[in-house]
Amino acid sequence: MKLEDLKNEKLKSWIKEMADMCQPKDIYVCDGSSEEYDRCMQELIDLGLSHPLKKRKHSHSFRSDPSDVARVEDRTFISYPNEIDAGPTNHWMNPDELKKTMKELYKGSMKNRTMYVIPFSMGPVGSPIAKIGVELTDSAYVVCNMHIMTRVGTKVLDVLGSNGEFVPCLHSVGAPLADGEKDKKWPCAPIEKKYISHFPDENLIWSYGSGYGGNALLGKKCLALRIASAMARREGWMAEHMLILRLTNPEGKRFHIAAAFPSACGKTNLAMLQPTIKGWKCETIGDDIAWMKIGEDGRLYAINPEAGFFGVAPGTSYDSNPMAMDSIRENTIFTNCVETDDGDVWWEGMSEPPAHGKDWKGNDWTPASPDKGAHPNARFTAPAKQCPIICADWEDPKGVPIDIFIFGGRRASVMPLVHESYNWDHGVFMGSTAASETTAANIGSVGALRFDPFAMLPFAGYNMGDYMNHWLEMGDKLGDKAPKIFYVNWFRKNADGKWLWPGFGDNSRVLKWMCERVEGKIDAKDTPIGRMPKDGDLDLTGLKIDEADFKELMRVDIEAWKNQANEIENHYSKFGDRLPQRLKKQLEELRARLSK
Ligand code: OXD
Ligand code: MN
Repeated sequence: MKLEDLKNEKLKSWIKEMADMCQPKDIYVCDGSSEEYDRCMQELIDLGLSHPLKKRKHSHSFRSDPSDVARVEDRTFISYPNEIDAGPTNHWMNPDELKKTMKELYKGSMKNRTMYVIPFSMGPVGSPIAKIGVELTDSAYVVCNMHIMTRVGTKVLDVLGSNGEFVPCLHSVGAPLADGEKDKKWPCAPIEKKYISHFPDENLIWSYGSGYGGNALLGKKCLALRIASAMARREGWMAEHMLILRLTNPEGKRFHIAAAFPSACGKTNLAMLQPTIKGWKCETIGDDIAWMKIGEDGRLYAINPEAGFFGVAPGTSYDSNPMAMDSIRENTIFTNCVETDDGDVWWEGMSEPPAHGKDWKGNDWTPASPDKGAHPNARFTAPAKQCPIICADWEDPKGVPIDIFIFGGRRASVMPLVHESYNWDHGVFMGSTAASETTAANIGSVGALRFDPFAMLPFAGYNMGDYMNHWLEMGDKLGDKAPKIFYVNWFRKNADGKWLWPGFGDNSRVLKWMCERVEGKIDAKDTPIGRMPKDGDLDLTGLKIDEADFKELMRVDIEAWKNQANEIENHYSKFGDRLPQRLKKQLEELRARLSK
C-alpha cells in the first residue's frame, strides 16, 4: 500500500512530517502478509544479517552488535513537563529538551534506508481492550519481529478508519547509509546516542539508536507497558507486567491467574506450566503482559496484548519448559544464540552442547571455549499460537475473568513458599514491596534486597507512588469482585544453600491451594504476614520432600520480617508524599502483627 492510499489524515501527515525529518529513500506501508515477511527476511538474508536455519522450518538466526544486546534502562526516559510525574524510579528529561536533542539525531537518520510504516494492534484486532499503534522504522528486522509479536497490517488500518486514534511510535536504528553503501553488520548507534523516550501526555514514543528487543519492537515494553500504564490510569484500567494462565481443576472449573515477577524468576515457565498434580490442566494465555478492564459484570477481564513470545533462550530446555521448546520449532527468529554446524541454534542450558559452532559474536566456539556461546539475553521470537497449550480462546476480544493475582520474587530466605493477603490493600502492599535478593551475579552485597514493585520498576510510565494509588483505586471499584492476591517464593534455600522447593510443574500444587481458597473450600492459617496453608492443605501427594525442609520453606521468621519491615520503610521513603497513606497504614499493621 502507498502512503497516498491511507485514509487517516492524521496518520498521513505525521508520516510525512517524520519522513521530512528522517529523510528515508522511500516509504513502505506494511500489509502484514506472509509474503511481506518473507521479502523483508530475504533482504536481510541477502545482506548476510539473517541466517536461515536448516534444522528449523522458516526460522532464522541473527547476531546483534555487542553494544546492542538488551533493553537500555539507563537510556530510557519518561518525559513529562514536571519531573515529579515521572517519579523517583524513572529517568526523566524535559520533553522540549529531549525532543530537541532527538530531532538533531533523527535528522537524515534514515538516509538510503526504507521507512517502513507498521500499523499494529496490541490485543485482538477490534477488541474493546485493544489499542492501535503505528511504528515507523528503518529496520526490516523490526518489521519481521513485529509481524510475530503483534497483529500487523491492513486489517488494523481498517479498524483505524479515517479518524481513529493511534499511538505514534518513531524508531530509527540511527545508522544512515552513504549512497551505494549496504549494511555489513547489525546497524545501531553508540550507547550514548541511544534514546528510548516516552511522552505519556501525548501518547508518543520516540526510539533512536538501538535495533534490539524492547528498545525497538515498540509495541511491547514502550507501548503495552509504559504508555499503556499511563493511559490505563487516566482511563481506569490496568496495564501490567503479568503472565496470564488458565487452570482447570478435575471437575472442569476454570480459574484465571495473572502473575507478576521480575525478570529471571521463571515467568515464561509458569505461563506454560505442566501440572504434576492429577487431573489439573494449565493453558497459556500470555507470558509477559496483561491488559485488564472491568467488565459489565463488575469482574476484571484480561487480554494478552501480544501475539508472540519474545523469550530468553538460555536455560530454556525440554526439562525446564517443554512447551516453550515446542513453540519455537518453526517460524521463529533467534537472536544471539550459538549457530551449530548442522544449521540449528543452541544455548547454554538447552541440551548437550554441539562439538563446534559459531558463538553469538560469530566466532568459532566449542564447549572448551572460555566464553558462553549464547549471550545471556539471547532471545527467540515465536508466534504464541505455536504454543501447544495456548488456550483455544486466547484471542477472545473480551478477555478472561481474573480470579487470582500473584506477586513474587527470588528470595533465598525470609519469604515462605506462599501467603495470601488479608484484603485488597494488603495485596497492593505485597505488590508494592515485591523484591528479589541480589546474588553473586548481581552488583551489590549478596542478599541485599532490590525492590521491584509489581515487577514494573523499568516499565511504569508515571510516578510509581501514583501507580500504587491506581491499584488501590481499582480495588475500590472492584469491591467484592476483586481477584484474591497471593505472594509466592519458589526460591527459598536451606542453610546449606539447597533449594527447598522443586519448582516448575510442582508449582501447580501452590496454585491448587489458591484455587481452593478462591472457591472457599478450605480455611487458612492467619500469620503476621498473611494467610498461609493449614497443615495438610497443600497437596504434596507423590512429592518427596523432607518434613524439616517443608517446615523451613513455610517458616515465618519474625526477626527477619522485622528487618524486612525496616527495608520496606526505606523503600517507601523514596516516594515522599506520592506514597499512598493506605500503604503506610499497611506497613504499620504488619509491624503491629509482628510485635504481638
Ligand atoms: C522482557 C523483560 O523482555 O521483562 O520481557 O525484560
Ligand atoms: Mn517482561
